[in-house]
Formats: sequence, structure tokens, C-alpha cells
Amino acid sequence: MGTIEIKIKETRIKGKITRATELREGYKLLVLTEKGLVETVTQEKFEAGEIVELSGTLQLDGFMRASEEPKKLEGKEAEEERKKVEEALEQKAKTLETKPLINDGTMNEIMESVEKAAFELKKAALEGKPILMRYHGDADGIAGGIMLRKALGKIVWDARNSFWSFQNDSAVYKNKHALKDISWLSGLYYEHEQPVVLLVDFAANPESADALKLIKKAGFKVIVIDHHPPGEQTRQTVDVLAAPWNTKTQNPAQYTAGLLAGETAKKITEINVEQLQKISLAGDKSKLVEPSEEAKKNSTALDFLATYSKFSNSLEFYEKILADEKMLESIYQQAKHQIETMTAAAREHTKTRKLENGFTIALVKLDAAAKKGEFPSKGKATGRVHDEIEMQVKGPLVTIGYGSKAINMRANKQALEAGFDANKIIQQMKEELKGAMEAGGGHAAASGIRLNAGYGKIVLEELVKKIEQIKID
Ligand SMILES: [Mn+2]
Repeated sequence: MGTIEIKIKETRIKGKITRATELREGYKLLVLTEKGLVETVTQEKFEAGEIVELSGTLQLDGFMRASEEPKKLEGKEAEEERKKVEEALEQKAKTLETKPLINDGTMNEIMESVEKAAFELKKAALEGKPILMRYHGDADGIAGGIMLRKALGKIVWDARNSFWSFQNDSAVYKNKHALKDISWLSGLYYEHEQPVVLLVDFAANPESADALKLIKKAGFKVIVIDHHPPGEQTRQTVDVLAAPWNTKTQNPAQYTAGLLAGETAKKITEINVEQLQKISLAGDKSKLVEPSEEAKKNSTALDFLATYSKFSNSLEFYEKILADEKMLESIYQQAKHQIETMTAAAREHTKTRKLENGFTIALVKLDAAAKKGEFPSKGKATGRVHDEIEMQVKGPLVTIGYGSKAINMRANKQALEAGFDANKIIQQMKEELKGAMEAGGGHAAASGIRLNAGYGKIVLEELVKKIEQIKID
């Protein structure tokens, strides 16, 4: 019997360096070629972005055993090669044909921006660029985060060194967050090309504009997937905004961030995200789909966990809980118990009043019922009381949960139809009551204000006045 001789062929490949890692001895390069990423080890130092020709034997896992040092290409030759590699990348990053979960006219309009987000993310992932994601710390944001992490995880070179995610407990992308992201990336151990920051279920609002500018200046590509009303400066600053706001629908916010994140994930790779999309819709009380008991349970459990896992949060953890029926059930029961206790307390501190214009307002003294940092949040507590009162009241209703530090608002459909828009009122009051509010915003039907010390009464009175002034025809 003779031995089988395996001949490993020497090859030459050209490509663009997308990562350069310094090793104890030499360097590790990640090189984007027309066929995809190739990794190799060298003695000499090279820079990310340079065009090189590699020679050696290529293993199935994409590692090239170099037979000689890479040759750096320059001038016209380099430019031609760069073009070729980029064209091949764009072909590979083409998004998939998909059918949206909510297949209506509005979704069709939204899909253009979703498509763009998916393409940019897929491209960055295939190129081995660092992608840093922040997701809002509630059921919608978490579900969105899980879907995107899964989708990108399937196509990145090395998930651990390509993709990171953090929970954002604020609905605003603040300067401190941007600075953290910038400094965090500068601590990355490899040299790279343009990094991507991906913000899910927050950061479209006007208050995030400064931080967005900051991170953009630091060289990041900024992709936002959010259903909160966007500010003009935000729109102009970000590279991609996947959002429901350029459509003709009456109620864009119903198309939740998690719904859009799911469609983005489907465009990136073959993936089943229906359950998570439904959790997102249930979490943000979207009326697009009647929520199943399961979706409600899951979203309540995620909201509960998000409140308490600020410091140890990770998407892996949330995913594990969602997959663990027993654990999920006990968390849900605990959440339900706390909601019921809080609702009972809030009910005791609620005053309902009918205004001359036909609006009903319910004032909930929240400091007595809900605590900061506890579940449910003051916003959710207000929503809960609102839901109860809504069943007993006919016509437009606005529920206002107030305390010394915050005011939360919830409005029913009739209030919106009569012209109530919490967000618009907040923006007006920001102009008129300078210095009264630290921050404020959200949706037309669900919004919150953070007050500066001592301004609680003035803002509350002004708010009620603004509702009194709405004319119903
Ligand atoms: Mn949301």
C-alpha cells in the first residue's frame, strides 16, 4: 500500500488589511480579499487599510501559512486592488429578500431605511470592523439587541473580537456614553478601520444630538434603529437612521425598534426572529399585533430584569432566561406581584378630573407609589394606572404621573385624535419654562420629563393648562 501524498498548493492573494494585531512576536493581520477574510502572521508591521499581496498556503479555516512576508502594494496597482475588493464586498453584503412580519404599506416605506442599516452592518461585519452596540434597557431594546447580535454573530469573523453590546439605561445617548464608547474603543488591542456604533431603541431624540456629533467626530459610523421621534440635528448627524418617521402613518411609534431590528436581522442573514419581534411589540404596547400571553409574559420579565441588571447586564443572560421556562415563570410572577402592589398604591393617590373641553385627566402622585430604580419604573406605573382608568372613562384621557423629580404622561387614542401630543407639549414647555426641565421626550402617547429641583409644581400646572387649551371640534 502506498501512502497518499497531499499536495498543498502555494497561492498568492491580494487584499486590504482590515485589522493588525501586535503579537508577542510579529503581527497578526486580517486581510479582506475578493473571496473573503484571510488571516496571516507576519514579522513586519503593517497598517490597517494597506493593500498587500500574500503568498503561502491557505487553510480551510481562512488562515494563510505564509511562505514569505506580505508585499505592500502601492500606487495604481493598490488602488485597482482596493476597488476590486470593495466591489466584491458589496456583492457579498447584498441584503436578502424578506417578507416583513407586519406587511403593510407603512412597513414597506420603512424598509428602505431598514435595508440601508442592514447593508451597512453586514458590510462592516464581513470586513471585520469593530461593531459596538448599545440597546435601550427595556423589553423592546433588549429584544432588538438579541436579534441583531444573533444575525451579526453568524457572519462576523470572530464574534468575541468583532462585536460588543452594552445596555443603555437612559433613553438619551449622552456625552458620557459617547465618551465611554470612544475611550473603550481606543483600548482595543488591534488596529482597525472605521468602527461602527449601533444604537437600538434610543438616541434618535433631539437630546442625543450632541453625543452623536461627538462620536461621529471620533470617526465612528453611526447607525440608529429607533422609533422615538427624531430631531432634525440627529437626522443630519447619523449615517443611517432606520425609523418609521418618514411615512404617512398616524402612529409611527407603533412600529417598534425591536420590530425594525428584527427586519434588519432578517435582511442580514437567514434567521427566525418572529418571537422576539412580538416580545418587542408587546413590551412597547404596540397595537399592530394582538399580544399573546407568552409575548406579554416575556416582555414583562425582560422589563423586570432590565431594571435590576444595570451593572451585570448582557444579552446572553437575557437570552438564557427567555429559554428557561421555569426561571422565566418565577421572574414573571415576581414582576406581576410588584406591578400589582404598586398599582394598588398608585390607585390610592390618583385624582381624576374632567376638563371643560371634554378631556379627562388623571393625576397620579407617584412618589407615594413607585421608587426610582425599582420595578416597575415610574413610566410603567403611570401606564398601568392609565390602563385601568381607561376602561372606566369615555373620550380623551391623559394620565399624568407626577413627583418631585419626574412627570410621566400616557394618553389614549381619543386624546391623540383630539390633538394631544405629549412630545410637542414638552418641546413647547422647554421653550417657555427655561431651566425647569433637565430632559424630556418620548412618544406622542407616552412621554416623560425629568425635572430640575423645585420646578415640579410649575411644570405640572403648565401641563394641565396646555391640555385645557386643546380645542376639540
Ligand atoms: Mn421602544
